[in-house]
Amino acid sequence: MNHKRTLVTCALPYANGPVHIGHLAGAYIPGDIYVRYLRMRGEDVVFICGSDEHGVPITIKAREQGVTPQDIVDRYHKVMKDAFTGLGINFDIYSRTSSQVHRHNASQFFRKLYYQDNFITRETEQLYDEKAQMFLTDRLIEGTCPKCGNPDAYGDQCEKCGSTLSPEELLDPRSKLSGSTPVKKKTKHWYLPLDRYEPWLREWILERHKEWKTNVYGQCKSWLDGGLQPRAVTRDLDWGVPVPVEGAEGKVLYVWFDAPIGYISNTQELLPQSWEKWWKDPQTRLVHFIGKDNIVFHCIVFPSMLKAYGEYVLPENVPANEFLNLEGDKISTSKGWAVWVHEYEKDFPGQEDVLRYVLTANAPETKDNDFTWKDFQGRNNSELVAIFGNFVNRAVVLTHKYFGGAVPQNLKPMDIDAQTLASVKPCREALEKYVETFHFREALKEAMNIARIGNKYISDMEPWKVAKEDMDRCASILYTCLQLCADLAIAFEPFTPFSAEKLRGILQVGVEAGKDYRAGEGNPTENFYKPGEGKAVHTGCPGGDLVLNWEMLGQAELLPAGHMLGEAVLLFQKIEDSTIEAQMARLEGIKEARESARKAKEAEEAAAKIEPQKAEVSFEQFGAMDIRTATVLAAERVPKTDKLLKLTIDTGLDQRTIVSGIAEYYSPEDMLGKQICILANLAPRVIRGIESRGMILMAKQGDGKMRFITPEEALNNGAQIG
Ligand code: B3M
Ligand code: ZN
Repeated sequence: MNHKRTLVTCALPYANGPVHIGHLAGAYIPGDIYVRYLRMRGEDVVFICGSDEHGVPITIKAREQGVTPQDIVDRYHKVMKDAFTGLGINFDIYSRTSSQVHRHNASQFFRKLYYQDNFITRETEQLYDEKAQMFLTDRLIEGTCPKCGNPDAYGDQCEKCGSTLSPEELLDPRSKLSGSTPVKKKTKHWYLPLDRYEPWLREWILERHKEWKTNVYGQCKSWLDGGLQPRAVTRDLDWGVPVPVEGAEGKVLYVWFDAPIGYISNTQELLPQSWEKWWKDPQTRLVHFIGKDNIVFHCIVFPSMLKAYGEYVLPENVPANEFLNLEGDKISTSKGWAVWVHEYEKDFPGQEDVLRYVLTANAPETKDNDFTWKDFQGRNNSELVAIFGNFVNRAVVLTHKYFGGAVPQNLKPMDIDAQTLASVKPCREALEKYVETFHFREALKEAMNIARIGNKYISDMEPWKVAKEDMDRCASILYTCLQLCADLAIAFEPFTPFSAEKLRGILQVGVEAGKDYRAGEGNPTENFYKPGEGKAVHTGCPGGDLVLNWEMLGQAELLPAGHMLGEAVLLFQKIEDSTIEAQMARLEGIKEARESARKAKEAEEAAAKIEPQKAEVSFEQFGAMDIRTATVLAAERVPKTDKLLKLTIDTGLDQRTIVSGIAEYYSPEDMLGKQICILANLAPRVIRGIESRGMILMAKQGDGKMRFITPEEALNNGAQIG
């Protein structure tokens, strides 16, 4: 290892909605596993995250809800922060890009590049809302899609036909802010000329970082092969960090310029004295955990900014995951199609590790993957409960039963015992290799293999039977089992930290889980971790004296004979069908609500549809039609039909029968006594055996809905219409 410390970051989530399982699987759980692992190995690590509180979507959400952007970010910052903590994702700091430290840093960063001539400026014409006095970003412009005619297409895409659009292409564009028609106005912006960094990026990524995950490397390569363009780093907006140079009034830094600087700001907030060594000493290894939509910003844009700035280390790796789907559909915050972490924590208290386990076992590491509640239940019941939990429980319960809860002496060892314990070593080696190359699902399989080894061993050895004849042999079997339990308490710490801690309580041991990164920090602030929060140097050491560490994993003896165990509690609980059904029903409800909203919208659109005008008729042709008022005297359904009513009407001239297809809209009682208009001289027709003489005049709209026509004031029957 040619580094001294590792700085791990997770993407700063936008503070405009709660965290869902897609976020967790993409960046946060892998980041947390990695940090916990490095800490177990005694490395110096800090783990940085926080809310990304700028950007247009936040301003749109605020406007929709009639609150300020600050209200929005305050609300979600807290929800997100608590959700992460609840799942044991223990950032050393979870700060926010609206902090003073960050505003100052982002400004200073921009100013340095500005004075170093790292930017170019460009004047372009952009759409402007004169009423609201604001430039409009793509999402603030709506209009008719030129491809499909959808009247509510956005400035950047049409959701109906899926076309990518630019605001200029929209027919009759209108501003979402004021509804007025936008005009073109000139505006000046600062651009980072990425093309200047292209040769360097090619060499740095494509030559020197061939070890990056293939999905990340591949995306970088295709960006670089496509040729890089200057990218605007400022925006006309009133929410963000103001552009700190003259001539930039009313402009803020583009959110993707300021947000990654947030990693630096948050480190500085955490470690005001020693932050620089984490960002400037070449012996720091910087690792960004992100989702795939953030790859270009972390691999191309931010490194170019850092390179231009000139003092900072560059990312050593950017392990991005692909997307997680939910029950076969894309997760969507706006459509409500998600499992929210704060809701999960409410619905499954004490089962945080199950979600961590399932999202790791099923992580979208190299391709998009699907989360299903059935799989969640299956993995819990048949892996965590039936293998890991079951093994530990049998070993501990039998030790209490036969040996009073003390680790028995290895009185009658056999080869199989040593072989079994030795088989942990290759699991450990593979686990290490996988974590270090960011293959967490494979790493988790190796940890689970240790539990499988234990479960198979105890089932094959049957200590409960052996106890009847040979207590010495039974002692050796349980001794071996308990060593494996201790192995599990180490190996699972990165993946399922709550259960690992529970297991250590059962085994009455502690664990060494990290170095104090504050060493060298002169002036600790309240941001530092406090022992006992799960990031401590030793976590949970109820036994007082026995402390496990990573180096012990796979060794022959972790728990000496005579060591007293704690109470046997279950590590995992079975998840019942009814629990899963409730979750599926919730999702089903969301689907149904969406479907009925879609249908309502479709019906509304159909209703609004206007038929084109018919071919011209002459005055004489119109005059030939005898239209007059009449009153319904009797009405009944035509038997065995859904649509037809048989009406007896008084036309002023006579009483006659008309059969009319209006039963879908009117019951016989509705029609009784109503004055209507009829075409009296329509040639008679026999319908269902009934002679119909004339036709009732109905108005019919696009969706088929019909209403009869009635004079504005009651008239005599037989009054002529024309
Ligand atoms: N807020 C995008 C996201 O949440 C963005 C990440 C910033 S990381 C510096 O996916
Ligand atoms: Zn369209």
